[in-house]
Amino acid sequence: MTISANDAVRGKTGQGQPAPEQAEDTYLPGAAAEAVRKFGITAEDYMLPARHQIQMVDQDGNVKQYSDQGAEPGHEYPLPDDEELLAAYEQLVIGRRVNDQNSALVRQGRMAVYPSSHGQEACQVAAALCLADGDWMFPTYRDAVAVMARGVDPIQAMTIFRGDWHSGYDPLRHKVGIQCTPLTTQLLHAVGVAHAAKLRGEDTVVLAMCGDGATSEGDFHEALNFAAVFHLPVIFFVQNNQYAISVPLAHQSVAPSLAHKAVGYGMAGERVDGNDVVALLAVLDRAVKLAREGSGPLLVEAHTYRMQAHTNADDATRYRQDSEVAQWVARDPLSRMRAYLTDRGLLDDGGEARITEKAEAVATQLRSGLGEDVPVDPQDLFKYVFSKPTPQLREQSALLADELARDAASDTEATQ
Ligand SMILES: Cc1ncc(C[n+]2csc(CCOP(=O)(O)OP(=O)(O)O)c2C)c(N)n1
Ligand SMILES: [Mg+2]
Repeated sequence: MTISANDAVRGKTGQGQPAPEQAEDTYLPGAAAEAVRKFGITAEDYMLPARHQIQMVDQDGNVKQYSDQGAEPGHEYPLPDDEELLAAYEQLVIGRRVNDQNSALVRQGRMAVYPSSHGQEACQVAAALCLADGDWMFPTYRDAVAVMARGVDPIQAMTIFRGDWHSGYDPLRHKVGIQCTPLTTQLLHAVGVAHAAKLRGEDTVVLAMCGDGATSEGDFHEALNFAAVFHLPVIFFVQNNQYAISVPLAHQSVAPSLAHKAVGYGMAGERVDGNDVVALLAVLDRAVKLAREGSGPLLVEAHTYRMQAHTNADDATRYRQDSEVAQWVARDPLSRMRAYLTDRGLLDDGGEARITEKAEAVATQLRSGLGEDVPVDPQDLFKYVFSKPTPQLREQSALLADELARDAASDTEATQ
């Protein structure tokens, strides 16, 4: 059965029948078409992000009046339940501790590199908590905390950053793609998995993560267009942390917002305060629900800030002012959540102490696990690349073997 792009856009199955959840007179699927009918808005209005970022809890931890949350017709979100918010807070505290522990381990030479998500923990945690067990996540190099919050063992999640192995976890077992360093390749993997799941009739939702800089890549365009044309259950989750290494957002894109890019592909976009885990969960939970119900892809842009340098190899003071960083300290995702939960009587000193203890246990695990020297075989570089090594790889492998043998011989001579 072949489905042309036009058929897919119009919701046809390829057999000349409109998909049952779609109205024949609109190219908008399910929930979107319903919102258009319900609120009397146009399809474009539905797809455009709300005029302001959705924010539910302000930077001091106060829950905002419904009318001030940025919600507009078709963009209203219920408050997530207390249990989910407490689970999120625990992961926020653990995530912050992991970020800071890893930055120390890099300085001690125990990790080769660590792209910290310090300041972006709310995005990391919400990305993991919004998914069900059978869903897939496709993270970037900066999303190790999200990978852990999804249930991957901390040492396995950090193995890639030791620089001696491609990934420490089994992507199939955890339904988490390998953390991608080549920008935006993971979005193509994500839409491929979503397409396969849809063809198999599974109700899998795929969360595809990328940064603000990555939205300028060709792969971003290809992934979004493919997902929209084939109505795939993908949520493109863009963490706009204001920088792509030293390139600020203003030099990256002059679109009204990155969420506006969605409408160009025929999918809905939303923008949310990326340091407000309550709003993030509300928006992402609904995005997952809509995607699972067959409403096609969505793009969620989270406005956040990379509090530290791009990685330990970068000096952020060369391209941004301390005063700018200071403004974002006040918007910290942890302190506002602590204030909110304490104020609501959901968190007390005892609860805070129990969570801190769990975070310390993870930090201890990282120190001892990453402190060990793992024996590595340099020849592993050539294994697992192709099932049948190419002549070039065989030649390089032989050169390395020769060099290692000569090194070993000169070491022996030196000690005699
Ligand atoms: C295809 C590709 N081009 C360039 C790079 C080099 N590079 C690594 S990170 C980065 C910036 C990415 O910025 P953004 O998407 O905003 O993510 P962030 O690091 O801020 O999380 C660049 C250009 C790369 N890794 N892959
Ligand atoms: Mg960025």
